[in-house]
Amino acid sequence: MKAASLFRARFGGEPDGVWLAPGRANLMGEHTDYNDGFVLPFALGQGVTAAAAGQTGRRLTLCSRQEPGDVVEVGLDGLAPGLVTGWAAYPAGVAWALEAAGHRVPGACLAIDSDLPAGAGLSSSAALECATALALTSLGGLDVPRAELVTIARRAENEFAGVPTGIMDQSASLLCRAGHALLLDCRSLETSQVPFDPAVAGAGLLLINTRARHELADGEYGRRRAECEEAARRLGIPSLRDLTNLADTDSLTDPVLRRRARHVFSDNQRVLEVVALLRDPGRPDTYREIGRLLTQAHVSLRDDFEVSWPEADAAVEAALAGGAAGARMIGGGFGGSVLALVPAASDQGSGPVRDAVTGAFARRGWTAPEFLDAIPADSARQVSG
Ligand code: GAF
Repeated sequence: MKAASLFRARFGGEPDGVWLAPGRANLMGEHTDYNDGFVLPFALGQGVTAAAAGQTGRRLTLCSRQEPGDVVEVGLDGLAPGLVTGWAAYPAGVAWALEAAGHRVPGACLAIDSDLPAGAGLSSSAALECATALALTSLGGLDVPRAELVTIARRAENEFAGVPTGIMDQSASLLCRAGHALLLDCRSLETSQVPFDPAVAGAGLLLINTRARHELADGEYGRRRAECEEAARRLGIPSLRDLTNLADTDSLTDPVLRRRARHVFSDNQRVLEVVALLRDPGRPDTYREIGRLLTQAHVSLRDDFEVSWPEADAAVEAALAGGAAGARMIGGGFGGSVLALVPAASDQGSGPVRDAVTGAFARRGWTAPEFLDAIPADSARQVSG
């Protein structure tokens, strides 16, 4: 376990425990979370690991295999947004949000490692927050329910690190279950586990890291949020979740706002359609239909929400040409990964899709994409100690 060996090398001695929080892919519902809508993510086998031990004194000592610079020291007294920047803002933000919620955080040393590809839009920052949250609460003997940890991790991201995301990624990392996707109503925060095992139906999930790096802090994400809020304001509804039919978007005279609202409405519908399909496993065409909805969602994200990027569009097109049942960009956009629904390994597998995407990238002179098999996995947990 690399986090544990990093801990030994940097801090000496053994960690008290090792905690793993997964990244996520999202089956359906993109940019719907901050519009009070529905999302349907699942946890990945890959994630962020924190090897940690308590230490005396009110401070955190942090290091990361992916950030080979100095060890970062964070004082727990007087911790406030703006005082810690860079990658350490995420774990420090968790400590800050825990204390703000009334939980006394223990002094601790944390060594972090990740096997999520960086910048691939698979939610590595939420995974870092959630691994830290589990490590600190376990070390401190704090009994904090998972649902509360979700809001604490989100506060770390929004208020401490200053990234204006919704609640999907932290929910996925802390609440998902193996073999399931998580249906989350982002207004009520009600969740339900939806059985999701594509292999049973002769299908598989392939993630294509397009190698165009994804950053949420660059302004476009925040602009989309503001546009959605403005569209809701002009429609006279609390949020775009409250749209009840597509025709209502026609009253928006601004074509950009109309497109944004159309995406949010249609993607919320698609989440519910995918859930209905998954809950009716007797249907022979479940995965073909889900594939169709995935591709439809990509078109909506590309043309209405305008958050796709050239490598994602090319990957989707090539994946379909290579035999995928459907494919779409996932996450915030402007870089990151594409999720493709491919034939199962027992059939022809993902080989033809991989070949088609690799070929399409090579023809354009782009860096070769990276492929990961996605298997719906369990949420954050202690893995040793
Ligand atoms: C990013 C954000 F962190 C999520 O909250 C969500 O809005 C997503 O982009 C788009 O669906 O992952």
